[in-house]
Amino acid sequence: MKRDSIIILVLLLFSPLLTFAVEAKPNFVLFLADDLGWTGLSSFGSDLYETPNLDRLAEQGVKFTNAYAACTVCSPSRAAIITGKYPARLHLTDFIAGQNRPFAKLKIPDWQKGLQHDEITLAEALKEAGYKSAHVGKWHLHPSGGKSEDFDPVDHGFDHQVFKPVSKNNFLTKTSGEFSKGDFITDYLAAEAVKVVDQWKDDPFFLYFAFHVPHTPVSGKAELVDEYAGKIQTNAKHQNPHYAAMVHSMDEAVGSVLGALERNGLAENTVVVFTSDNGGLTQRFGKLDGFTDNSPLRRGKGSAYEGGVRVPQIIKWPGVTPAGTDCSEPVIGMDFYSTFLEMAGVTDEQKQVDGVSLVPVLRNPGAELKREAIFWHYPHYHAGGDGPYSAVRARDWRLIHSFEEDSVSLYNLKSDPGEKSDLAAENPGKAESMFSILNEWRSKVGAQLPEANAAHDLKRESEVQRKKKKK
Ligand SMILES: [Ca+2]
Repeated sequence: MKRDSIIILVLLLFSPLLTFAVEAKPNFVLFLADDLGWTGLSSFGSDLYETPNLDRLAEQGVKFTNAYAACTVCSPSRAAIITGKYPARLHLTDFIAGQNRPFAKLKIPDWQKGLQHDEITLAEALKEAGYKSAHVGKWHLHPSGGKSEDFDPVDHGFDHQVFKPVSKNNFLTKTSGEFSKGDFITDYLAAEAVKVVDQWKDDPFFLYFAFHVPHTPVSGKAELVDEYAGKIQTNAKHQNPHYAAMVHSMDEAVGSVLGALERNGLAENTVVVFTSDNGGLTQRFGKLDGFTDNSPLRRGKGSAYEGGVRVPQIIKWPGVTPAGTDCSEPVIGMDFYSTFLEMAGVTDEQKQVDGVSLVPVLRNPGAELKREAIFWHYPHYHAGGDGPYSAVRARDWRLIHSFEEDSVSLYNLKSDPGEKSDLAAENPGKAESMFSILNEWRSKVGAQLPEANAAHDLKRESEVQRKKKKK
């Protein structure tokens, strides 16, 4: 027999195995940080926080340098991830329960609190393909803002859920399972996530691990706080040892789950994603809070600027993503939905989603996605001191529409990532075309707009703000 014939024979003999290998459904592990800004990992530019597990993940996968959360605050970003739809389309546009600003200049729309049951969540869609799903950590999609009947992850297609136990300043206040009073919540949740991997190793699964860190209260484990206090450099952008300790604990938790995947022989068949639900919190009531810094980006959580929505993002799809590559294509939270479904082989054309599958850029990080622009819509006031806005990014350009002034600002992110120079006046043509794309999108998704507030009262509004500050 000739050599070529032998090779063909061998290939034919093993082809059922090859087919199986190709068709084996990957597991999904999605890590979602809470309020971690764009420069919040060492591999994304922190000069204090150490994140060796996530940095290793970045070396093994694709680092997205223009990744965005779907909103500048928690709940809408989470709703977008889990439904694949823009928060504006869901009318779920603020953190639940949101801000009450009865005397502000604009009246905020009557928005949707809570994830509605007619939405097909990622867990429900994956169930059709034989997946089991677990939610560990922060959900933030209950109508009341806290726990409530019928709106838990298990009421939205998840098979298993673990919430944070009773805690104060991120430390348990009583015994919970094998953890005791004084233990750190992230360690508890990591142990619960590891249990999911150990118990579900034989089925395709989706593990959604949503951290409570580094959200406020900014309070880390004492030994880590001491360690980081000694590492802060003069003039470094990151100066808060508690925040650093929280990021460190988050990274350790990621390491525990990745270790469990390795130990169970699942690492080569598990897609691992890490990202954040919004930018780092940098100010409260208009004043810097000293928690973190998203520079070179402008501002942070709650604001219209890049610091509010640009987040670190890493995706490792074993055997597909080229190790240690960067992808500069703009991507946004809703994209995970279509991405996971494509990877799992679910093709339900009926699902109306706003995200696109990232599979093309995971195969080739230099590729471009077929998408004209991405959008944000936050018709709300935020405690940081920011007002209602919408924004659009198309390639290098970003336009912000501020509702209070009904004015637009235009930035070129390539030459000006910090959004320092408003080019709207010198480039009216670009501003006009971007504004028209934004308007078209708002009407397409049925975005709710703020209106003039008949009860607007500057004095009473300041009084409300002053009371909130005191609390
Ligand atoms: Ca958040």
